[in-house]
Amino acid sequence: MKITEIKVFVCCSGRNFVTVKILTDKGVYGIGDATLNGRELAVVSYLEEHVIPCLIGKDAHQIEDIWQYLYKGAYWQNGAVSMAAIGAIDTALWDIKGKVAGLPVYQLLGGKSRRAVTVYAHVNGESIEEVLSNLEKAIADGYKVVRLQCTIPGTEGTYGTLGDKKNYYELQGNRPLPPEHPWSTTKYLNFIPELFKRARDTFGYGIELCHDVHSRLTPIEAAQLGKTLEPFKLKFLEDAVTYENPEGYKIIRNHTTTPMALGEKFNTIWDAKHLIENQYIDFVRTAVTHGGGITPLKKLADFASLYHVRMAPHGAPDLSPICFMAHMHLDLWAPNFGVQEFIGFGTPELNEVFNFQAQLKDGEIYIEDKPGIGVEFNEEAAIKYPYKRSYLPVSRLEDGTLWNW
Ligand code: GCO
Ligand code: MG
Repeated sequence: MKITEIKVFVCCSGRNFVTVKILTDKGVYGIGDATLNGRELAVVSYLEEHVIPCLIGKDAHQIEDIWQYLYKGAYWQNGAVSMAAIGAIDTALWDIKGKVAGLPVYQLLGGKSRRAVTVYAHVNGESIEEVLSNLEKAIADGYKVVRLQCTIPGTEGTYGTLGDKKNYYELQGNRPLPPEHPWSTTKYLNFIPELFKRARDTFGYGIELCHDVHSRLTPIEAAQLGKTLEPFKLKFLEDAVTYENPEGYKIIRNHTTTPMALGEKFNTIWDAKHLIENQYIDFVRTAVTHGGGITPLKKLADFASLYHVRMAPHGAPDLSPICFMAHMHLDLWAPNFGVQEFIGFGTPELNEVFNFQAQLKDGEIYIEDKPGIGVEFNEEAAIKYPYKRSYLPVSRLEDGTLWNW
């Protein structure tokens, strides 16, 4: 089954998405997500100039060989741009294989290990009161796990909440230049424990809670936070410290039993290896889109399982529904699945471009048994929403120093 053509679409159906479609001489096609938020067109160019010409005429069934060819064959292995490109090709090839076999991708991975996928919802607010009222709604909606983010007084606009779009922790498709947000570690560390104390005092310990630090602390600050939060029994603290120097997590581990999640920015299993084999983290958050596709994510899951590390894939709104559905298949299969990040099923314009069927019931997602990944991409609808340049924000300390956003 030969690859005859590969098309790349960029559309802004609410926010920018890069979609790859692989066509074959048997009339079967597959789709993949190549979205790299804020750097979308770099991936398009990488695909069009450097990947697609090499794949025309290749056998679409040779998923592993094509992956190795694109990874090792480039000589310049890994990096966010190239791994997003490889990830989309790989996902599209799994989609094709599933369609040819007449099976959902989770069956090709080894079948279901559970009835459905437990997700964590986003609960945000501009004040603790607002977070608690949104938490009450999330509990009433049946969620078993939620992530709490609250505006830190004096650092308005920072990650996790936004004044004008309270249900979205990130603005969409309308930042032609990066906005700048203030950050104060002192204000943050003084505030966050109170949020979790109030949540536990009000709702008890029946609901599982997480929090995303978004890489803004040093290891010892993160250790301090983890220790302070211990009485509130978090499921995990995410991205406590930026991942480049994994030994930072050793410092955290030496001081606190609060579980750690990391990995939404990992591009390969190598980014995770040291952290996992030293058991510095508890959940690995790598996405199909940024981690090079389904092929390496299956390897990552199996490797992580040797060290009691569970999968908690990234599920932010900048990952397209193709990535979301690819995660559903991995999550259903992975014996060491932990929890899936979930931001809802999206807006009408998003669903017009990406059509998929999934049902949320009591905090768990059920998918239909469609062959392949289970997403239909509407090319005509995509053309209606042209690309708009849009950046992620940047953070600065109160004295103007650039910080991790
Ligand atoms: C998350 C992530 C996102 C990222 C976003 C960047 O936990 O969902 O941290 O919110 O900021 O994916 O593009
Ligand atoms: Mg995160």
